[in-house]
Amino acid sequence: MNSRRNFLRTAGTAGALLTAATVSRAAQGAVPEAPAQSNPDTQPPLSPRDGRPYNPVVTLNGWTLPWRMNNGWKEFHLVAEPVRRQIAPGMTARLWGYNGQSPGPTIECVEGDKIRIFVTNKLPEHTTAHWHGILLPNGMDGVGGLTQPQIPVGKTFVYEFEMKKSGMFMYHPHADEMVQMAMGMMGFIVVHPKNPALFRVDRDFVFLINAFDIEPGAATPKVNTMTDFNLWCWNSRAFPGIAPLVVRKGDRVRIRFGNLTMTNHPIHMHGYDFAVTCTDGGWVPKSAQWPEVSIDVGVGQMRAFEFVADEPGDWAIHCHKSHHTMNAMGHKVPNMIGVDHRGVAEKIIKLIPDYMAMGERGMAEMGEMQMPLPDNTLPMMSGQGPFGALEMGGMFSVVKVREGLARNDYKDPGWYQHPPGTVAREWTGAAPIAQHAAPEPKRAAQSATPEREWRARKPTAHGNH
Ligand SMILES: [Cu+2]
Repeated sequence: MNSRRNFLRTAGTAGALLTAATVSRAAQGAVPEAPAQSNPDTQPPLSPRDGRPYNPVVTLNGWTLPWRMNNGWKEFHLVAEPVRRQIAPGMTARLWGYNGQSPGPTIECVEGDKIRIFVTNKLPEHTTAHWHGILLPNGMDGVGGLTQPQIPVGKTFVYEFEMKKSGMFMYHPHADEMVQMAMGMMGFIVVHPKNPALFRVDRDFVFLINAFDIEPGAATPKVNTMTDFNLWCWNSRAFPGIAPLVVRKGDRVRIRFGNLTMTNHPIHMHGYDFAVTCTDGGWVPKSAQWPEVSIDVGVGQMRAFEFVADEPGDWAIHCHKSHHTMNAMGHKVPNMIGVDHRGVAEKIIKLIPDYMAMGERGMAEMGEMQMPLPDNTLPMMSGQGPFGALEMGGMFSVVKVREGLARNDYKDPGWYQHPPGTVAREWTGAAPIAQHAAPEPKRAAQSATPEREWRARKPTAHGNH
């Protein structure tokens, strides 16, 4: 559970002691409490209790790190450590993260803030913290060996810099980087504009896109994997573990994400068009924005898009690479579409009683059947919707737009109740006349006259362009 109350109590005491001391030296003497969070549910936005005012973000399946003010400095404490992260119900991974979770907590501050971040290393090897995209003095950039010595095991380093501009950024190690990011070490940073009326939205969601390679039945990622990952996550969660993005009808909504995987992700949202308003380089001027319904986010890039939620419903949001909306195990299944292997299956079952013939009519049946899975393994395609199996995994969630929600209500409202007569339905009138292209030999015979050739092609699926 969130130990924020503990933090506030401790911070209060520490704060009283600290006001008497000088800033930098005091900071080294009394490291702020490091709150931790183990609950993988989306935590409510953390409204600033001191410092400059701002409109807080909501971290999908995550939380924001509380801070303390210390003589004009905003102080945070990150602890790099091994964590257990539930990827979705039924699977928990052994990852590395910060303050109890992977990804680490979101850091929120305001343009102009002077921030001091303590980073304590409780990993079994050295690390650093790099502040992706932030304009800062070179020695604060966190590149192990280049701008600082690595943080040894058990030690704490301090980073101090001023937030020169608003926008969105990330933190991650720049030490044994391939291993530490493959283990889940990363976090989101939001710097709010000094004027809270600027770029204002009603709901502001953030998440990091990350990927792991975890063998079915295992819990620890393989850290030498370069590109062939098998668990496609948002904030170290895979569908159906990714929380819905709950939105009130009429709200102006911003969705921000950063890509720390080793491939690009075209993020697609149904039901709306939107404008890309911010990248990790800064805000996009209005005159440079254009409409999209999918936005590709490259490796090491961040994107934010905005829309007005005027159409209620359950709107899918997902990566458009279809193998990224699946969980592990799919890769070695042969394509049996069109192969009628029912007779063969009977013969094999006599030899191997557990043999399952699957996939001869596509793989949709895998979304419904309960396949025997190793322990701690997610089904390849899963999730139940109001109309049946969702047949999804990985990078998939639902933007739930509802009327009349309270301003800070992010609770899952359940499935959308469609107004009568607004759902696609089976046609129960007269059946259409079956029309098929003539079989090959016959068509060849008919091709003697051009007119018959044309008539033979007419009924195919391409006839309606
Ligand atoms: Cu993707």
